[in-house]
Amino acid sequence: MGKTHPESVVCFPFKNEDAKVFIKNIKEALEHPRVAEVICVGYEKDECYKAVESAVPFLQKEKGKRVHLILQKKLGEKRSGKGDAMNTALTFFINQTPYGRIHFYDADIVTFNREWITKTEEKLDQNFQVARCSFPKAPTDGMITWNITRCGFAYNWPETFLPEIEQPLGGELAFRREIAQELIKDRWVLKYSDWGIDTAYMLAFCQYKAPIYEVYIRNGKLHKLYGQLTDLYTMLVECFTIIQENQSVKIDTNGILYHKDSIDIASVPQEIQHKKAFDVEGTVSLLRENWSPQEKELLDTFPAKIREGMLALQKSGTVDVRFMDPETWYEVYGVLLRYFDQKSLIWSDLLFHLWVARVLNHTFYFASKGFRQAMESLYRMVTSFEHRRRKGPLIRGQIAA
Ligand SMILES: Nc1nc2c(ncn2[C@@H]2O[C@H](COP(=O)(O)OP(=O)(O)O)[C@@H](O)[C@H]2O)c(=O)[nH]1
Ligand SMILES: [Mg+2]
Repeated sequence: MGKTHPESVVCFPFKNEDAKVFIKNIKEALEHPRVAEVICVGYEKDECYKAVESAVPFLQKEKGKRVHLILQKKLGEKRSGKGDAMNTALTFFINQTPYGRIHFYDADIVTFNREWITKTEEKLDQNFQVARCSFPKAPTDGMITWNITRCGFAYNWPETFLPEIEQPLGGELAFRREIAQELIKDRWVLKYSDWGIDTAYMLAFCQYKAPIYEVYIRNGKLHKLYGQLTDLYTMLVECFTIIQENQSVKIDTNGILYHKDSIDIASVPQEIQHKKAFDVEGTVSLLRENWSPQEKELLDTFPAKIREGMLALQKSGTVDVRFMDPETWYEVYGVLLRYFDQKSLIWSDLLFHLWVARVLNHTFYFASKGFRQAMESLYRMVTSFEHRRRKGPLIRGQIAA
């Protein structure tokens, strides 16, 4: 295929999104000269699916390009979620199309535009096999990314570049066909049919020694927001589970090319710097609610400061989360990696309560001081995880329970 011909496919996984936003994004992708076809992978035939279905003939006619609307297949062993959707798209891409690259974007992004495609394409034209997007985010957004995935990467793989990846859970990325071919042959990747998929792809890219570039998209990703943090319960548990399950996997990123655009905090739009990512008042009460006697007993697994801090939250009139600072979170993380039981709902509830305490600690004592302080504390937390693990008394392998 010549260089001037369209040569990429764009995939949007979707589950009951606002169809207007989604259809605008499909159009935006179709208008890009590098994009040959679009694949939309739905969870089920919901309202959004039906709206897209009726728009497809017009979109195809108007833009002169194919739009495939398919349902996700059950390919993995975990809950059938976004992972199955992405892997269904990869299978379609390899088996039904001849194109050289595949892009993924979330369907609910309000600020999506063709520049995102251009920027990732440019990196794939160079030496990179994978191009990821990162964005400026509100100071209390990305709380699973920071406290679970980036901390987990630092804890498990401190000698690699994994902890430097800005937004490992971001669904905006593009890669070459040879990477897609590897992924669909990889049973370990296919297993992660749930929210673990982004982490699975990231770990797999390292195993394949794929050169990676992270482009920084200044206009930011505005998308459907959350209410209370309970909306994130499943995502939290699934994103932690993949980190725990793979803690003894060896990853060596020496010699793999990895670059990212530099990030200038001063240039982050004011709207993003001051945005509230979740409902703080509603979340405070979550800390006091839903504690079963069994969950309280599990607190005995933790050091006294953490156990007492968490127990006090259930009693006191005012919520005091001062104890759950980034250094204490390191202690929590170590215990969770060792003892968390993914089959136990009680453990999942406890993970949730601990994480909410950390998120509120960040919100009250760091994010409240301003955007710069909020970001600096998060970067410092990940770096401190890395340093403590490098210097720690345990060598990797011993910690794997
Ligand atoms: N097909 C499919 N798409 C999903 C599923 N879960 C989430 N999505 C889509 O994946 C993208 C990211 O999900 P979203 O809820 O926005 O996650 P967040 O932005 O990380 O909070 C969106 O386009 C969702 O519609 C799923 O189970 N199946
Ligand atoms: Mg979203």
